Amino acid sequence: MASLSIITGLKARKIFNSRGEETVEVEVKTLGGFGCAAAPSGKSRGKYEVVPFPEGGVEKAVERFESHVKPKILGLDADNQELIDKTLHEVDGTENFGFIGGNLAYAVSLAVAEASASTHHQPLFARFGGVKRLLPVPLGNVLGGGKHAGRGAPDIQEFLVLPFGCKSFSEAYTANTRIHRRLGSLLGEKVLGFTGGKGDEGAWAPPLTNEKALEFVLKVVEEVSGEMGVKVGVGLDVAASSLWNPKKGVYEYVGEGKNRDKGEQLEYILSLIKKFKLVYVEDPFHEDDFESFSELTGKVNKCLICGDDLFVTNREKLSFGVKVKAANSLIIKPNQVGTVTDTYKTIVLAKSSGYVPVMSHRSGETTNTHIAHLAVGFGCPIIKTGVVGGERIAKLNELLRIEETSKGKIPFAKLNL
Ligand code: 2PG
Ligand code: MG
Repeated sequence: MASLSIITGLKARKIFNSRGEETVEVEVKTLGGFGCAAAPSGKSRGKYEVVPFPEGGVEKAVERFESHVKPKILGLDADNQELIDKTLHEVDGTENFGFIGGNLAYAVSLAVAEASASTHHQPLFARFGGVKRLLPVPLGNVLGGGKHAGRGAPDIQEFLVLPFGCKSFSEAYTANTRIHRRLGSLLGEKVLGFTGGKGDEGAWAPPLTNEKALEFVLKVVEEVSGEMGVKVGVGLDVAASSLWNPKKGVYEYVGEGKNRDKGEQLEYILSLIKKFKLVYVEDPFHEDDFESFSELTGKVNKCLICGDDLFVTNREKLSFGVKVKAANSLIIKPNQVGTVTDTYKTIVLAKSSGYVPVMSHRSGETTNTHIAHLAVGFGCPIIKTGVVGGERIAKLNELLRIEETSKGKIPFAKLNL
């Protein structure tokens, strides 16, 4: 009898993401199961990420799916994720998924994983093995600016909260929602011109400088963590590649009317870490400046220095970073590399090198919950996926379900901060 996990049907279609942009969704049928996955999209994208869509956009990707991908994937075994992902690379034939698009590769790869899980009546996270499972600590975006918000919002892209001293995922998620809500009320009271606007990821987008924003966030974090009796730290995603002007060799803080060169940027970040007791700083420098990442990492204690655009979830990039001791943490965005297998390999290297992998959403999302399962299955101690908004809470609420159904068998991650 044929194996129930043999792929018998595939379909791709155009759908829309949380920003109203076009993206691709793929369905996979096996003899005994079904999977469906759609790709998220970044706005502050790293230049070394794989190409999201071929020239011609989603329509071209769907066309190439029909002509090139579908015929090669049909008949394969959905349980053999490595072969599926290898086939996607072979069909594409480029270094960076330039022919079929990384987002199509992502959707196929995840839909196959889901179809395999469904065939075996398992939750998706159970398909991802090889590392110890964990329930991640939610890193929540509560205030934002940069490319994710309109003019007048801070230059820094994300002001984040990390409830690292909680007993459970549900307690940590509760802390983040309380902070987000309380912060909204405080900004409404104190900031003239703030009309309750939010950026792409549901974070408040008030007209404030970076430091003023940090003062508000820290105040609310201290209040809520005191009331709940839990430890919560503040973090940033500077998304410095978006601020970097390579011609002038400076980071341009347009809102503040200030430019900072490489050395000034390092001093500025160090001063923010000290003043606001930051526990997490993502992309404090642009994507080619491994040197500054190394210098900063060597100077901090108990603060995660996280590379997003720096590593783009790419194993080779991370391997270089490990060699030069750049950062101690990295963002994992599966669509930066395209497949589950590539993602897994990068996470394994991160873990064996003492880097903290942070599973992450993109600013343009769908209501898919795959990254919640990837975080648990691949044992990522942190997940960055916003605090509010349907496409964000889809992942967070899925983690509540996983926490409940796992009945204490999957430990909640501990962070040494
Ligand atoms: C980031 C992400 C997600 P984008 O920079 O970390 O928060 O943004 O998806 O736009 O790259
Ligand atoms: Mg980032």
